[in-house]
Amino acid sequence: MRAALLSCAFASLAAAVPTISVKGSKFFNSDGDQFFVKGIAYQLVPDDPLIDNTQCGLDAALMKDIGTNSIRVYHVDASADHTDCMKTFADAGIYIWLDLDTFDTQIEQTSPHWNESQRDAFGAVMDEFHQYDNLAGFFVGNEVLTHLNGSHAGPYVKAAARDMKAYRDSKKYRNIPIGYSAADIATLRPMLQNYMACGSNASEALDFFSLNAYSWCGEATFQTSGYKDLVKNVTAVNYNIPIFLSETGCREPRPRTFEDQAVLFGEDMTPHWSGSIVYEWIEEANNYGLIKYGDKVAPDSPSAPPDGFPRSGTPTPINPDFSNLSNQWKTLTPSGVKEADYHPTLTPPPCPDFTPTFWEVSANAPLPTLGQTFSRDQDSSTGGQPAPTGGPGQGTPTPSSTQGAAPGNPAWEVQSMGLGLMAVLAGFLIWM
Ligand SMILES: *[C@@H]1O[C@H](CO)[C@@H](O)[C@H](O)[C@H]1NC(C)=O
Ligand SMILES: *[C@@H]1O[C@H](CO)[C@@H](O)[C@H](O)[C@H]1NC(C)=O
Ligand SMILES: *[C@@H]1O[C@H](CO)[C@@H](O)[C@H](O)[C@H]1NC(C)=O
Ligand SMILES: *[C@@H]1O[C@H](CO)[C@@H](O)[C@H](O)[C@H]1NC(C)=O
Ligand SMILES: CC(=O)N[C@H]1CO[C@H](CO)[C@@H](O)[C@@H]1O
Repeated sequence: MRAALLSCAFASLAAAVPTISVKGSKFFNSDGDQFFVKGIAYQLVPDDPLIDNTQCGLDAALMKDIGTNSIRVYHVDASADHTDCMKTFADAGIYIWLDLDTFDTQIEQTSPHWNESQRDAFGAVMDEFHQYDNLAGFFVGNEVLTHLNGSHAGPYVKAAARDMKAYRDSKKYRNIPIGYSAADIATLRPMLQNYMACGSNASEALDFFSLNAYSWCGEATFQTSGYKDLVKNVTAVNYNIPIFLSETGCREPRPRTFEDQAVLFGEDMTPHWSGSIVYEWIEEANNYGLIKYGDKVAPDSPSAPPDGFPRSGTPTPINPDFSNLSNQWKTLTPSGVKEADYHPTLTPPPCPDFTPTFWEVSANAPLPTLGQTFSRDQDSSTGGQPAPTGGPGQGTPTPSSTQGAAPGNPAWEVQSMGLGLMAVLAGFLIWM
């Protein structure tokens, strides 16, 4: 009896935050309400920003103030204890969308492979984080494909999702959504997006798809920003899994107004998209920060942080960007549908056809097995034919005609994220 009471008490403690799961093309929390991601990217330090609970507390409080319900964390150390930070964020009503990979284990676009060491490392992150009710979802990769000619890596991302879903289920963890965060390569995206969801076997498809898109810059609209096409590509196939922006927030022209948020959480998009994650919390060399922990110092001054950008302390909003985001979010609280009223009858989109130089994966090729490495000569996805190695369409796709960070300019886009993390990593390595 006492044991039963105790376990009841613990169960209700543990259930303080409703968990997130997928039904059809939407996220729901365990109270039956639709969930829209109102997120901010959060990676203060390269290895793990979820260990220092004092820091988590300072940041969570300010995030809560402006209505943040999610953070995205790119790298963690599976062997560390995250209990306190996860609770701090849970108490602030904030969920974590977490990448399973590290710099050492990520799936690569060049000679892609997916093997046991990677699976075990991803599994260790899942083992640590599945227990937290405010763990919203896992990504098996971030921008693995960055070039138009990177499609061969697609099957390896999908194989990783297949195996991590199987791992989750074999360990009897809750149905934590597992997805992928894609670079926005206009010519590749619709195929990639459909590929990740396609096929008759749901165990081999992603639970959700997400996109890092910086195409809404300055005075844009639903029509001119490319967001209209984001919706079109979803509605064209009645996309069967949830989709959201896993990074967004063009930074030029300044100030950032975040007017895209009104559209993301408005009537054009909420029936089809599930929100976004604004890039990013901390100000660093890439200039996307919403807050700073003090002014930049000369990196070579005594006890300076590696790149000169302070990485802990009391967060100070960078205005007007921060207040602009806050003002947007204040007015945006879509309610969506109740889970009980939602009865989807969706089927997966067709697997995209093999198209030389654009999508070099056969529609019905089996996924790579664990331990497989891509080879141009053997991989059935290329039908055994060596793919063309030069000519048009092989390189980086040209940006479309919009100004600034145009849709489909992965070089720019990848730079925005990749350089930041890489600079931090390099800085820390030198520091240590
Ligand atoms: C998996 O690939 C990594 C390189 O990414 C390599 O270091 C590791 O040894 C491989 N593991 C196995 C089991 O082959
Ligand atoms: C679906 O995929 C899983 C994982 O690859 C596999 O174990 C299972 O046998 C497949 N089911 C069918 C009906 O093919
Ligand atoms: C995606 O949208 C673009 C722009 O409307 C269109 O050109 C393309 O054909 C669409 N692709 C798919 C697969 O829906
Ligand atoms: C893909 O394109 C990039 C950039 O143009 C190039 O560096 C790389 O070698 C190409 N890879 C393949 C496999 O063709
Ligand atoms: C949409 C929005 O809130 N825009 C504001 C962003 O900040 C500038 C500078 O303070 C204001 O002029 C905008 O009105």
